[in-house]
Amino acid sequence: MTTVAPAGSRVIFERPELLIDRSTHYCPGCGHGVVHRLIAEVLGELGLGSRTIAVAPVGCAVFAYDYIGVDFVEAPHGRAPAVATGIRRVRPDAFVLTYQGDGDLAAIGTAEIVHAAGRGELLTAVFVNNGIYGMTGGQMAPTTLLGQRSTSSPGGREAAFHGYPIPMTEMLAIMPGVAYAARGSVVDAPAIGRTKQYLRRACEVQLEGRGFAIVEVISNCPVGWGMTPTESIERLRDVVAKQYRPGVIVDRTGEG
Ligand SMILES: Cc1ncc(C[n+]2csc(CCOP(=O)(O)OP(=O)(O)O)c2C)c(N)n1
Ligand code: SF4
Repeated sequence: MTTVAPAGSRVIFERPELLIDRSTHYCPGCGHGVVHRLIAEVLGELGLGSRTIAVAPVGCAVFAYDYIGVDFVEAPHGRAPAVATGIRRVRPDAFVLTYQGDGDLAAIGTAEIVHAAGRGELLTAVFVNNGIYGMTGGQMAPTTLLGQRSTSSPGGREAAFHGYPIPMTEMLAIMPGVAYAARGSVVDAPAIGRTKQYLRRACEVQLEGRGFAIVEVISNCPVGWGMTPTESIERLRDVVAKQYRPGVIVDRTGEG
């Protein structure tokens, strides 16, 4: 998009070209839209729009293909990394990106993400962790924090009964095929800026042929959490970010 600024002023923000000009179906305050914008910005800045084949999940982001202006394949039920692997093998020229929520990636799709990372597939994985199954009504996910209430843990998650939250990105980062793993957040503008840097680096890692790259983004689900958007952002900052700490988790790109 090209915006003509009035004389004496400058454009400080505009819709990225690869973010389709359309209202989303996301609830007010949901973090998915922010992550979509960052992906559209990064792919545009790296000139990857026409080369990208992205893979959409189940969950609230199932319609990501309606909002980000690149080619998409829909992969139900956690299979995005497997489908992306197939795309990588038949289209070595393509830039391949997956987008998954935590129910999709860390529950029903655990095997696919683990083995794609283990193989060091040349993929860029975006993992939006809102700690709950948003689309289906706020049930507990593997990432749900201890004490967190959900429609399937109404008294709060208890380790003895439900098990502990699974730190997927740290687990994946152990594997040598994972060239880069980072965790960002949508909590405020500085955090969103850092998340964009992580996403950009995760894309460059693929372009450099270094291996699997993943960026987890801790996000909010005001509806699933039973909160206002403002309360959900406060919880993201005061509770979630203390458990799932943002930052670079592993960077093997300097190892030769
Ligand atoms: C086999 C199977 N089980 C359950 C579902 C229902 N289902 C659709 S989306 C989803 C969870 C999505 O949660 P998440 O990946 O965290 O995404 P969010 O909606 O929170 O962004 C589930 C359980 C399904 N489609 N298929
Ligand atoms: S249910 Fe949660 S994750 Fe889904 S659109 Fe609404 S706020 Fe976003």
